[in-house]
This record gives sequence, structure tokens and C-alpha cells, in this order.
Amino acid sequence: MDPLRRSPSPCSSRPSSPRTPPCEMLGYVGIEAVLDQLKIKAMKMGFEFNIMVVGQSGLGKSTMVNTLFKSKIWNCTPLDLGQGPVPQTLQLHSVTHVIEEKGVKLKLTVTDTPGFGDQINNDKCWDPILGYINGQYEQYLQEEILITRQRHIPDTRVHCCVYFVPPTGHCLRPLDIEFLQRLCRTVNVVPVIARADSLTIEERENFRQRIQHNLKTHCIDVYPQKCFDEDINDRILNSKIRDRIPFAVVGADQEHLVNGRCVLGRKTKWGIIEAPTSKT
Ligand SMILES: Nc1nc2c(ncn2[C@@H]2O[C@H](COP(=O)(O)OP(=O)(O)OP(=O)(O)O)[C@@H](O)[C@H]2O)c(=O)[nH]1
Ligand SMILES: [Mg+2]
Repeated sequence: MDPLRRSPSPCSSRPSSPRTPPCEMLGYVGIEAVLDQLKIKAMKMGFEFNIMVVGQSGLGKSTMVNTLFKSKIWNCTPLDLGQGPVPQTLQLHSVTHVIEEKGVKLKLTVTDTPGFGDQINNDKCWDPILGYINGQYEQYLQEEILITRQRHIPDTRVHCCVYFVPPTGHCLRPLDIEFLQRLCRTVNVVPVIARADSLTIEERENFRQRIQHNLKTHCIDVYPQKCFDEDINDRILNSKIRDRIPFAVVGADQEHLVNGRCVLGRKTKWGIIEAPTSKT
């Protein structure tokens, strides 16, 4: 039953002046109503979440983004969808999707970045990416400090940076260590083992453990950082996440017919690795 309707309003017994609206119109006024008010407000406003994918060239960043959102994020006409291989990403670009679930709106922006590591000298290959992340912080801050600022400042700051680690099976390479150290000082980083289908389950587990050890020894503070451990429930959840980091990912951009069902997946000699999408 709706508590708002059941509880008599503390104001309803008082006579209301003819010029002020009756309190019943405003609903129940009490501390317990604050949660509902916040929920209604949050649902109306929706949420903004911005993800960026970063990593060496050819690790499947663009494919992964397409897999997750089952949509192509490079410039193309609708007729191009699902046709041909994913082109190499040559410049940093973002695409926004508005997702709605049970009345809750999420404005999701994914920023795809060109792969690095192709040059003979990869010094400063992180500059364009860090420049973009810092630029978004700066833009938001400039809006926030205005005396007559907008009621809702569009949030284009990168909330999460997914870092693709090449599936070497050994350990983090010096270039990845340097890049990760810089990124972690600026943004929440979630490292993932790219093209994980190229490793056996055993190789993948050993690789994961070696990466966890590398992250610790090189003081790379990935998400979730210790500062998110204040609440006991969060601490338990965070420790479970830390055990699974880096996550292993497999991306796919082709659909296949399996038992009369169309699935997005990677076709291998041994079968099809089905890629879960945001719609499945
Ligand atoms: N085996 C395997 N191949 C993959 C996977 N994901 C993508 N690929 C393939 O890897 C190639 C490169 O994929 P992209 O998504 O363009 O890689 P990228 O990281 O965006 O590359 P850049 O744009 O150059 O940075 C394509 O041929 C993909 O089909 C995966 O999970 N496993
Ligand atoms: Mg790409």
C-alpha cells in the first residue's frame, strides 16, 4: 500500500488559508518522504555515465564497444551496419546512447580512442588521451565556478577508463605500466585482458595473477580504489571485484545462426564464442 496515501498529512488537519494551496496538494511532508522525492527527481533527471576505451592498436577496443552496445560507433550509414571488418580508429570520438530501464534513464557516452604502440618511439603516446580527460574536467570546472551557472551542467568527464592489456600471457609490458600509472592518477581505470579467446583458461588465470602482482608492485591503483571501502558492504563487494581484475573480454562483430537463433559471437574451429550484449 502506498504510505503516502495512508498516512494522514500533519498539515491536513490545519485550516489552509484561501490564498495558499491546501497541503494535501503537496503530499506528505516528512523525513521519510525525502527518499521518494530524491528518487522521483533522479528518475526525471536520469544519470550520465561516460566510458573511454584505451589500449594498443588492434586489441579489439572498437569491436568490444560494438559488442557491448550492439551498435556501430564509427561514422557509417545504416546500410553499412554489420558489413565488413571494423576499421582502424584514427581519431578520438564519442557516441552517446540513451538507455532506459524501468523508467530510469541512463545517458551513456562511449569514447573510442586510436590505438597506440605502433610508433618506433612511443614516448608521450598517452598525451592525447590524458589531454582529453583533463580537458573534460577543466570544461566542467569552468561551468561549475560560474556565478550564474546552468542548473544542470552536462557532464562529459570520463568516469571510467577501460584499459585493454594485450593477451601476451606473460606480464604487463613497460609501456602498459607507464600508461596505467599515468591514467590511474587521473581517472578510474578498469584493466581488461583483451582477445581473451587466445588464451586457455589456465593461461588466463596465471596471466591475471601476474598482472595483479604487477599492479601492486608498480603502485597502479585501479578501480575500485581503497577510498571506496568505507562502507562494510562496499568493502566486501570491492574485494570480490579486486579478485577478478583484470576481467577477460572477447569481442565480436559478426552474427551467426545457432539453433535457429541469431547470435553475436566469434566463430572458431571449435565452435562459436557467444558475446553477451547489453540486450541479452
Ligand atoms: N581473436 C579475437 N579477435 C578480436 C577480438 N576483438 C576484436 N578482434 C579482431 O581484432 C581486429 C582489430 O579489432 P578493432 O576492434 O579494430 O581493434 P582496436 O583496438 O579498435 O584497434 P585500433 O582502432 O587500431 O586501436 C579485428 O579484426 C577484430 O575482428 C577478440 O576478442 N578476439
Ligand atoms: Mg578502434
